[in-house]
Amino acid sequence: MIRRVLLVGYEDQDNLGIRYLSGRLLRDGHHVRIVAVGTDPDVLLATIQAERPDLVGFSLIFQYMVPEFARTIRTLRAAGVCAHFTIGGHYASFEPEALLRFIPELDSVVRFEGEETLAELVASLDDPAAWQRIGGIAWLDRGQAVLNPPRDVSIPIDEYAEPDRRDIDYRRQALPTASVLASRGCPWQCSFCSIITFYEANGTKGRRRRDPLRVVDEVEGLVRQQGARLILFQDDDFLAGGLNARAWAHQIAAEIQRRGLQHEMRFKIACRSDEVREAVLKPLIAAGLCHVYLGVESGDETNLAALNKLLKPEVHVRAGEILRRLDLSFDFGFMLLEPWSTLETARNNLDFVRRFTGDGWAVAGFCRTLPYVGTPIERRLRAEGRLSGTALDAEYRFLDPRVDLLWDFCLMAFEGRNFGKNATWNILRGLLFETHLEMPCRSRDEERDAAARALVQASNGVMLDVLENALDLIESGLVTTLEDPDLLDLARLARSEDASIRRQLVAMERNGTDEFYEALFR
Ligand code: B12
Repeated sequence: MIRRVLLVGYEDQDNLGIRYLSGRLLRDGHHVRIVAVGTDPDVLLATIQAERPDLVGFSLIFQYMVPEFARTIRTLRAAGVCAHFTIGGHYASFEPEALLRFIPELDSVVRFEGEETLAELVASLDDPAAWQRIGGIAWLDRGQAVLNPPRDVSIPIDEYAEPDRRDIDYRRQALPTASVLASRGCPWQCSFCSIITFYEANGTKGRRRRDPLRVVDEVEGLVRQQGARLILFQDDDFLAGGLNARAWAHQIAAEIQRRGLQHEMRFKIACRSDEVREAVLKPLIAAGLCHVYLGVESGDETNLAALNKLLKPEVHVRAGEILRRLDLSFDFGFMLLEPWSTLETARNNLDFVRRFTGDGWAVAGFCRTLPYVGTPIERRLRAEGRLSGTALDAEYRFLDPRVDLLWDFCLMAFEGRNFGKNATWNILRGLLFETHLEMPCRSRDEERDAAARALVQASNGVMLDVLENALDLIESGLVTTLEDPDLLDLARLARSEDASIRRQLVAMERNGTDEFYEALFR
């Protein structure tokens, strides 16, 4: 029975989660449409009324989006949409009961990797008794959540259907950018991350790497058939897995060069600092590697231990030096505070960030550790009785109330700089990436790159100075509330400096980006 399916998800970069699902359903001959989640449920409603799907699948890539999805789903039901509603993703997989209670308008939850489960669900939609027995789903039985036994995912990684990209015209993008997944899972056990627990519960613990030739086939198709020029490898850690993983990565690099693709594209990977070595990266650079996302997370030893990163701050510093020597741009994830942080660890982190980014080679920014579901940190905080709220909006206070004050100050002073999609941090990262990017048919504008780095250096410097002053005030014990005039002054200074950085950014953008890309790719 050919079914009509609509898949809805967040798509800033290619949402490979729903695109793999769609690829699997297309293999069974179903009619599938992909829709990026937007803020206006009425737009989605109109699409549903036009498409008349039998099933709508919602992809919850970020748990903070649950309330938004709930609003949308309720609006659709209230408008009379009776298609089967199912949902998937990390939060849905770990908290199916809470999600079904929070959004009883859902019919089912598909837990963990969804390709085969969703295909079976779509094939048996007409027969509730049949789909309610499918392994790996949860569903509501007269208001009661039922969790079916987990599914045995035994499909070899190279047998997954290719992600569906029929609706993407990469050539229309200023910089045609495609996402590729060369592997799934991660062997590391960082306590703030749910990847290891997600794939463990999926029955596929660790990392599964695809055949290098198949990976390069996909890249070649994207570049030569679809016009992509930048490939984002979305693997959690492209080099995880020691010697074998490095050999695998070098096979991909050699195959890219054998096909001459390094003359047509560039690519980005994510990895750990202790995997950054010249001998490991040089073959990747020869194949087109231009940028690295580093999982740094902290520059303080006790924080790194609490985050179970299994490495020391010095390793980060060395990685930064190597990436500079290799002329690779990089950005990095960083948590100024984790639940067991003290004022001392915060100060160590500021000292580290000044050392790591003082020259403006990378943008300094930070967030704090969030107790995401399925993470060891969430479990530890719950066991310590420090989590308030439900799993969905779990909150914690720091052990030292002065650290709470410091975090509240950070939100007050750096809201616009560090948080949200239009944060200066994000825009500066995009700018540095663009100005440092050297493409086969265009050399870098060194002057522009230097100007961008100077702007980043200034923005990093202001953030660190303001934070260090705030820390001094709070540590002195003279300041105990956010309303303190000195803290308010510092926050005002941070915001006004950020506003001036943004004005300079706009000026740089105005005489740069679009014409640059237009020129490069037309
Ligand atoms: C690419 C990516 C991004 C991209 C965005 C991608 C996009 N869609 O636009 C960028 C870089 C922008 C990004 C940003 C962030 N990210 Co991110 N990101 C990822 C990453 C690395 C890969 C996603 C992916 O392609 N996965 C591979 C696909 C195949 O797996 P999947 O998405 O899980 O989908 C499968 C199943 O979950 C299931 N499924 C999923 N959806 C559905 C729907 C249905 C209907 C069904 C049946 C099944 C199903 O089946 C799918 C196929 O098997 C993941 C880590 C990961 N490995 O997933 C983190 C991840 C999703 N990100 C995470 C976070 C926290 C963030 C940030 C908040 C980080 C930060 N502090 O800034 C920001 C938020 C940005 C924002 N706008 O709010 C967390 C989310 C944790 C949580 N519980 O919410 C993750 C899990 C990383 C982690 N280690 O914890 N991210």
